[in-house]
Amino acid sequence: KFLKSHTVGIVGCPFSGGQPRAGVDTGPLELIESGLVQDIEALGWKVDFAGADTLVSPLVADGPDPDIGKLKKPRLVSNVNKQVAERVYKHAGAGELTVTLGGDHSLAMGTVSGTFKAHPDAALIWIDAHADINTPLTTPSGNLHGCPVSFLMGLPGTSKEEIPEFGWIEPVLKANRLVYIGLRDIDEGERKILKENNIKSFTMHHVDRYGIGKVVDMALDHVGRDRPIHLSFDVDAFDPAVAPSTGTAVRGGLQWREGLCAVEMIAETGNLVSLDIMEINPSISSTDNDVKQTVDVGRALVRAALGETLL
Ligand code: HAR
Ligand code: MN
Ligand code: MN
Ligand code: MN
Repeated sequence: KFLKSHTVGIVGCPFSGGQPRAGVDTGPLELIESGLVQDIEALGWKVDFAGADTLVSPLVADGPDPDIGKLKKPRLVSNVNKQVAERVYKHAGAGELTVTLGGDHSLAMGTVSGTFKAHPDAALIWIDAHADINTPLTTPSGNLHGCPVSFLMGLPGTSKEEIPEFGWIEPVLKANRLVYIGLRDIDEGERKILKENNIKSFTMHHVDRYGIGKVVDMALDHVGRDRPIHLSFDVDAFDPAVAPSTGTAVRGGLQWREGLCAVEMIAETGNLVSLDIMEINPSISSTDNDVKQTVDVGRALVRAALGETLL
């Protein structure tokens, strides 16, 4: 409906600067090397991907980058995301379905900006253990992967006047176009923001109570079933037994089929225009199988998003 060609544009983002743990920057290459491109082609899509050596690059600061208030590596995160936004817009503006491989979740500043520039009426579905809606004023950690949504909404503390370093980010996201699924680790300041802005949030309590199918139906009803969808999927939404290789695992998460069912239902609408797979960290593992399992679930999410069904 909203795509002009049956083409997937892949944006690889080997970036870890939005959080403290090394290794999440190797997530994209690990996904590519696992056979993701072949998976996508096998589902009948064309792939627009220049190759792993052109993943959005050199993710180092080009000067000193002191904290701004509590925010860590603010200029680096901003500059990388500006590049990411341009890459995503290039694909989305050409009518491709964009798949962004992270990298930490601060990258959603760029991906959502790029998608919404091409599709201003889009909705954002955020599947995550965390709300990632801290502002520069509320963040307890200063890690920007906990903050992207506040910048996209233009919440207090994120304006050009208050923090010109992020002035390129337009507040494209309205509260009623955002819905969360899978939440279970929310900071006090975030809880207040979610309530004050009336942001629809399906926590793990709702998943347990209603089942994932009903939750996704309610989420789609809330944002509207006839607009483009950007799905930002943080693999820590899964239970740590399903996706162990991630930086901030929280127990009590989605089971394998629950996560995939959610994505299958979103794909079924035919409205998906952009997908993020974030926070796979191949450096975090306690058994030999942890990384493979986490990469496998990431690949399975992409296939489900592109129309793979069980039958
Ligand atoms: N809410 C915490 C903070 O702001 C931790 C959230 C970041 N963890 C994530 N994001 N993986 O989804 O620091
Ligand atoms: Mn490898
Ligand atoms: Mn996240
Ligand atoms: Mn998370």
